[in-house]
Amino acid sequence: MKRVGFIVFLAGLFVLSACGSAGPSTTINVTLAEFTFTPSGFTIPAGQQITVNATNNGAVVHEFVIMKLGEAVGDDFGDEDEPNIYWEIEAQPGESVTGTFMAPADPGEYQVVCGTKGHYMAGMVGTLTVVAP
Ligand SMILES: [Cu+2]
Repeated sequence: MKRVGFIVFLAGLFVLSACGSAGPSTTINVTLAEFTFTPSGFTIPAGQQITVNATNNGAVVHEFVIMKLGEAVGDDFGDEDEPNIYWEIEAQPGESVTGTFMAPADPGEYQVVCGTKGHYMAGMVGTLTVVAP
């Protein structure tokens, strides 16, 4: 029974720390792999400079692509989606890259996708939530 109590205690700590990181942050730390963003949800303040640290733990090239507000990728990411990109960064297998961008002024939910062919269809999708600062 003591052991069960300890596990419940650990679970409680995990929930607390997860809540603590849910607020807006000017730093995005994301791990890319086949075919996931970890984490897959990000919250940033509008209009501020954001730093993205992306690590590709996969075996193929991955991208972190933010679509413009109200734009969503269709069946798969293709040339028709290029004009709807707000910002993007690419990481080769095993590579860690850092980039910065200015967060949009408009609060809302922005779609995040991987632009490598087939990865969007495989479920490599996330959500960037922009909140008023
Ligand atoms: Cu990918």
